[in-house]
Amino acid sequence: MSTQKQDQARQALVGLVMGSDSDWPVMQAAAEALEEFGIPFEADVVSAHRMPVQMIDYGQNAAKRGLRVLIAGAGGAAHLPGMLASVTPLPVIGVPVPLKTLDGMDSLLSIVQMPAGVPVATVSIAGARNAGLLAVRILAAGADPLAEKLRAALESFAVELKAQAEQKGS
Ligand code: RP5
Repeated sequence: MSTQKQDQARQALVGLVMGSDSDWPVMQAAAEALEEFGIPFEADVVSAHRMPVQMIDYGQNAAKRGLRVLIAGAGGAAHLPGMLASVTPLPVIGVPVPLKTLDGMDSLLSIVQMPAGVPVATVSIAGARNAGLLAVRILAAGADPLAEKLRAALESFAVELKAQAEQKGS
């Protein structure tokens, strides 16, 4: 994978991440769409299962580092987009990557069936171009006061979710 396909001179606005180098042939279409619109991005492998600590760190610091949108692709038990969405206020776009078995249905269902409160915008199986184009639309609609309101709302959602979990546990 050419993770070097990043614009070093400009602040990356999109974090394009995937579970493995082997996802790059699919995810490359997202990079190409971003390039068409001159959107600076970074591309990295951040596996939810093989490097969970780094994955959480990436999600927790993405907004602080100036990223505005995350595009996350993974195949099989594709937990990367959802896990990132659980630790970042940024919009996360999930790309189901098809593997040799199950034709990507496993990836799609792993990404699309998120619980309320942890949204992931899921594109079609191997729909990385649309992921890139959706990121462009999100950036084009930027409204910073709303971002602050969202951050505060997410904090109260987190308190609600914790209370619900504690109630279930009791
Ligand atoms: C997933 O496992 C990755 O996102 C990839 O789609 C799949 C296979 O990974 P490799 O075995 O090719 O590294 O976590």
